[in-house]
Amino acid sequence: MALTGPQVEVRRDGAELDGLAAARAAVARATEAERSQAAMILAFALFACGRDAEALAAAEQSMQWVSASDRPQCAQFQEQLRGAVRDAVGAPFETTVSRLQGEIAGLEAEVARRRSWRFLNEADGFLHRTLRDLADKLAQFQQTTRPAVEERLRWARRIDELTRSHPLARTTWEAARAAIAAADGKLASGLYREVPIDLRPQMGLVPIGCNPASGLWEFYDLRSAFDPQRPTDPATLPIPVHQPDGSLLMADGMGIVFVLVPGGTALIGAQSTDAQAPRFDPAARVLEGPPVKVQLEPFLLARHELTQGQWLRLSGGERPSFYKIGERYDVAQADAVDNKIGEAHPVERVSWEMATRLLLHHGLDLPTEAQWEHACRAGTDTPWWTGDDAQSLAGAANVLDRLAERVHPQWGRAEGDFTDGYVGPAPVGTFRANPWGFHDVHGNLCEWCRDWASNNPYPRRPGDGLILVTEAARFRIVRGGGYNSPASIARASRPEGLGPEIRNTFTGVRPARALTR
Ligand SMILES: [Ca+2]
Repeated sequence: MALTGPQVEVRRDGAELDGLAAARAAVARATEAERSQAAMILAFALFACGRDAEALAAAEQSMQWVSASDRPQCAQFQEQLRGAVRDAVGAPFETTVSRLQGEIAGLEAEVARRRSWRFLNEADGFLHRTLRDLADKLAQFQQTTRPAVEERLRWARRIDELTRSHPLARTTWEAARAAIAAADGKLASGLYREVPIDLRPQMGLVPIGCNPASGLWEFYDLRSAFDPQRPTDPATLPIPVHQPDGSLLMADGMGIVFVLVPGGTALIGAQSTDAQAPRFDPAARVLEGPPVKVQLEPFLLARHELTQGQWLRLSGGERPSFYKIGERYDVAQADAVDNKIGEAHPVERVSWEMATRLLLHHGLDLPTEAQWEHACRAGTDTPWWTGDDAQSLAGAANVLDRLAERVHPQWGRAEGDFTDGYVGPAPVGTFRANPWGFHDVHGNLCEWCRDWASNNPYPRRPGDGLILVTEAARFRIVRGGGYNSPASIARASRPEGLGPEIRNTFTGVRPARALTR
């Protein structure tokens, strides 16, 4: 059909005779059941070769062989063929030829206008090519780079003032500074005492306040709430407000919420060899131990995985995710929620390289593995911040649950007997937060870390804990497991390695930001 079909969009002009030969062969070899369809194909092939009468006869024959169930479709084909014959007869051959000749004349004139250049020597030719290349690049610079730089400049001119005194902020940097320095356990967690912080205003952030549940202070990233494609006055961007239980309502258009994570000595990793020693986890692999102490400075880490809306706004229009905004998933499952993908779904199908480029562009970065685990554990020592067994993840994580196991048996077996309602990713913040306010550290999406993965013993850098690899490494670390991971893969100490160029539907980003001291 592709060679001879009546619709011009599938036709391959010039292949009509091949099509006719193939169609005749098909009729000769067809079984009784296939014969009517083969005859219809032959009819179209004949028509494509201009043999209208034979084509109509072949179509008639097709109707004699057709089964009762295929008859309506066959009749439709026959009608289509009759229409095509009528149309072909209606457009006289001469008319078509003269139209095509007109098109040829136009194209020849266009070709004649295109200049080719000859030079006396290769040096002039090189100069000409280089200058033309430069002119193209300048034009492109003018069209795309310059407006983008101007937009960044406009933003930069506003952001200093908005950082210091956003009209809609409920608290001030001075209040934040005083509370965090006092770390009295009421206005700010006593955890801030281990590494004291003299907080300066952090460019681009606005204080939200002390999360009443965690005692940790949270800050709002304005740029990720600002849509350069639909620019509004950033002074009118609403600043989120904590509910009494510490939760935040995730509205569409919401920017990144950063938690100020206390510094101190963090214990990273787990071991499965000594049930009496710290961080015993029977599922821990050799790579996860022995647990090591790392000195961490205070840092900022996003409370949620980066959302599709935030990526869209930070990138100026990119939509890299597999799960498309506006589409619905899991609707056929009785025990699934109505998972309509929206801006608050976490961005996935972004590589380490893409994530790093975008984050650095905005003064952000990926967390190190040590920072990630420190925040994920939030002071706990169990395999999951929720406890010792997989069942404790119920209501706290979107993992490979009973529902996902049933829909995708090839993903493996659920651990823990619960259904979280999601087969794919859930909107960020759907599940309850850990003691420091972080959502979805177990499950939903695996999260890229800054570090290379290493199979050899390695030191970690004091300050942020970055793994200092000495050998050539191929994989970056991802943490936390995804919606398709059984609970044991989503454990707090379990690293996975992934090539930095890999994009998949279950790996995303939790932005981090260094504290300006
Ligand atoms: Ca799930």
